[in-house]
Formats: sequence, C-alpha cells, structure tokens
Amino acid sequence: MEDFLSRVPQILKRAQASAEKIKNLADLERFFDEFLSKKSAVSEFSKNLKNVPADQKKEMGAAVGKLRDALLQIFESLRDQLEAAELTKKLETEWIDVTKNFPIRNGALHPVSQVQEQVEEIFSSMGFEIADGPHIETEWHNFDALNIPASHPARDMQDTFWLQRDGENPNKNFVLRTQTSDVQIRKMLKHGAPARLIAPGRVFRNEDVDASHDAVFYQVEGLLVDKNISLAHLKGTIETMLSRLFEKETVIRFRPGYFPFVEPGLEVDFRCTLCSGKGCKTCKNTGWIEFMGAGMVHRNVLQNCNIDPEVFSGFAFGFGLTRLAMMKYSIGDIRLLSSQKIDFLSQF
Ligand code: FA5
Repeated sequence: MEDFLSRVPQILKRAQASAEKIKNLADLERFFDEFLSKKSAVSEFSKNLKNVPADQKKEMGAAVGKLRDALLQIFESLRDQLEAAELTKKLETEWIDVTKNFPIRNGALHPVSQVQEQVEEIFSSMGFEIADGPHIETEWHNFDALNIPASHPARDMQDTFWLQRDGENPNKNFVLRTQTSDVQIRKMLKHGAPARLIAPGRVFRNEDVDASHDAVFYQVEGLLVDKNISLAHLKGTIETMLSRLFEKETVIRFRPGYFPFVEPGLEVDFRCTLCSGKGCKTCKNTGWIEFMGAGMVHRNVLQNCNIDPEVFSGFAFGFGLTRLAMMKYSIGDIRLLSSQKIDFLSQF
C-alpha cells in the first residue's frame, strides 16, 4: 500500500513526460498500452485492491481512481487533439477537384429553337402576336372548323394519330394535332377580328420517317385578318420575313395549291438563297425552294369563328419550321434534329 501510494506521483510524472513526446496516434496507442491497458500499473493495483486490508481499501481505491482519471484525461485530450489534426491534414491533402476531369460544356439552343426565336422576333417586329395551342386537339378544331368535314377527302392529306374516336361528335373526338392551323381557330373564336398572329409549335403525323419527313416536327402558322387584306400583304410579309432571316433579299412566288381552309390556296416557293436562282443541288436546279402552304382565309372558316366575311378578309400560311432550320443550316437529314446527338447539335 505504502509502496503504491509513493509510486503515484512517479507514474503521473512519467505519463506527463511521455505525453509531451507524443506526435501521432501510434504514439498515443503506446501511451495507452503503458498507462491504461490491462497490463498497466494502474490496472495491476486495481486488481490487487481485493488483497488490501479493509481499513486501507477506501484510501487506496480513491488513489487508484484518481490516478486512472488523471491518466485518462491526458489520454483523451491528446486523442482529441491528434484526431482533429489528422482530419485537418487529410482534408488538406486528400481532397478531389470534382471539376478537374469534367470540362464544363455550355448548353446551347437547339437549331430549331434558334430559328424559331429569329422567326418570332421578326414577326413580333411586324406587330404579330405569338400564339400557342394544345397538342391534344379536338377533331373539330383540327379539321371541321378548318372546312375539312369528316367526309372530306382532304382528311387523307394528313395521316392522323387519333387519341379518341368513338363518336360522331367532333368535339368529343381527340387527335394529336396534325397542323398548327388549329390555333387560328382558337384565336379567332376567342378574340374575333382583327387578328394578327403566328403560332409556332409541334405537330404530329402518322407517317413513315425518312430524310425529309418526321412524325413529330415543327410548323409555324400565320394569320392576318382585317379589313381590305389581300395576297399582296401576304407577299410583302413573307418576303420581309425571309429576307431578314437569310440576311439577303429574298423573293417568293405563288403557285396554285389546295388547302380546304383557304381560297384561293397557294403553294409558296422562295428563290434559292444559295444560288440566287441560278440552280444548284439544294434547289434541285430549279432555282426555287418549296416553302409553305398559304392563301386567303376561306369564308367558311371565318364564319365558323363568328367573323363576317363581308367585312373582314385575311391571309393564312403554314410552313415547316423544322425544314426551315434544315435549309438555314444546310442539314441534309431531318432525323438528325431529333437524334439528341451532342456532336451534331454542338455545331450550331
Ligand atoms: C399544312 O399543314 C397547312 N396547315 C399549311 C397551311 C396553313 C396552308 C395555312 C394554308 C394556310 P402541309 O401539310 O403542306 O400544310 O405542311 C406544311 C409544311 O409542313 C410543309 O410545307 C413542310 O415544310 C412541313 N411538313 C409537312 N410534313 C412534314 C413532315 N412529315 N416532316 C417535316 N416537315 C413536314
């Protein structure tokens, strides 16, 4: 007993001296082995407490406990310091630059969106409103209101994805719209005349896909209804739009065409911007590029939208925005535009 009590200060002193030399967790482990493990002097004394005479047990027990507490305190404070230091070192040396191996690729607008934005800007500057309509459309808006009743052979001009077709009522049958012309109807029904709008948007046709035909593509519909509107206004509007889009003077020509919702109906071509009409591969040596359908809004369509054809007249047109983007950027295959291939898209 005497012996142990006299050794306590020595043990503590040795532990403090040893603690001062500790540089890392391995040193600390050795410290633990020496002073706090089962083999340590403190543990030995604890084990021998049972042999100490009863009157000395309390004093002895308190001394062993105090020594263990002091040693534990040294150990724990060193452990906390060392662990914090090791963590700091790890954070400083073992970090990863997650951006290092992944060069940032800037996103960009799809070429069709780019052309759409340009077309919208040009028409806006001419006072046209940009309108929108639903992709899921009633049979009535997509066909009947546009002067294409169910029995009309023109229904076959556009292969249709039918969503619901189980009755006679064209307001209860639904299609994926085959053309953006439905937006004319919605706008005229809602706001009447005058009207001046373009409606860019996605359309759907149940057709075989090839280099120039897709089943999902973009069109731009145009409509201008007012008093005393003639085909001359249509010509001026489209030539202005194309000249600004291609940044060179562009002329158009009309050919007779048939669309039930316009009378007269026209096919519109523009003079090839690549060869200026001399003839090249793009225009198949004709000097002209087929561009769109157009015409004067049929009186039946105006009447379907509660507009008096004796007071108002108007022109309408519809062109393929996807095909226009192909022309503008010389893209030979329409399928590339929906391919989502980054290598292709990043060229624009
Ligand atoms: C129409 O869709 C009429 N609604 C256009 C119109 C509007 C005429 C107003 C008169 C007045 P058409 O089916 O021709 O017409 O399509 C118009 C344009 O869409 C075409 O000139 C062409 O550029 C584009 N287009 C047609 N089918 C496809 C297709 N499968 N893939 C890509 N573009 C297409």
